[in-house]
Amino acid sequence: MKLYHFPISPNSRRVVAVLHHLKLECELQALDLSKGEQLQPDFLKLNPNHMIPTLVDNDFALWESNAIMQYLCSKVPGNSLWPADPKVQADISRWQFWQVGHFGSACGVFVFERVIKSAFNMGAANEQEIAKGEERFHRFAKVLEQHLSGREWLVGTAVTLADYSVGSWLALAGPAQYPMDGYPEIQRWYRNIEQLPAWKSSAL
Ligand SMILES: N[C@@H](CCC(=O)N[C@@H](CS)C(=O)NCC(=O)O)C(=O)O
Repeated sequence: MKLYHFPISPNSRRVVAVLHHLKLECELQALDLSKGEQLQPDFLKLNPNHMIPTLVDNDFALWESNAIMQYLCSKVPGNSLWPADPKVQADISRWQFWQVGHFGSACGVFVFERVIKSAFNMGAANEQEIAKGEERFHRFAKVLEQHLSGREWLVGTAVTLADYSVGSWLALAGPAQYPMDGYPEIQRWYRNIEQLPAWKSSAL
């Protein structure tokens, strides 16, 4: 297998973490998004959205990080990241969809305005966008904070794909300056993720 990724992207880091967690062999190929390497014709044939992460497994190309994570789990029967129970899988999927639709898109505003723009020389952060991002962040961070109260992990009693999906955004909370005050449960939970060997080794 081969995974196209971009090292600081939470979208690809969570896939790399799952590869490590499941101890799967996979070649990692970084694409430099600042140079537009994702627009090369050969890559567009794999992913017409020109986005990382993209996994290639022989003649099968798969994009969307959460789909890739579930597919990787299907290669390791009995793994605890994606347990076979349909209700547990639905619960994990719920958080993965919630990450894409809500929490990740709120965090993404801060990452784009405060990290990507400066790294890619795209000008100053837009404060109006940041204000909109703050409103969205607080709306969904409150849900996460409340859910985590009294829990070590998002679903059940062990780390699952849900934690890697949602937690991946917290790695950029410092550089992107998310408004984290008032969210002690989220910070406690992310410290657990930071201790996971697979998460540590996914920092490329
Ligand atoms: N929902 C997608 C998001 C992927 C995504 O946004 N990738 C960004 C980098 S973080 C990208 O490749 N952007 C390059 C482009 O749009 O040209 C996933 O979870 O895989």
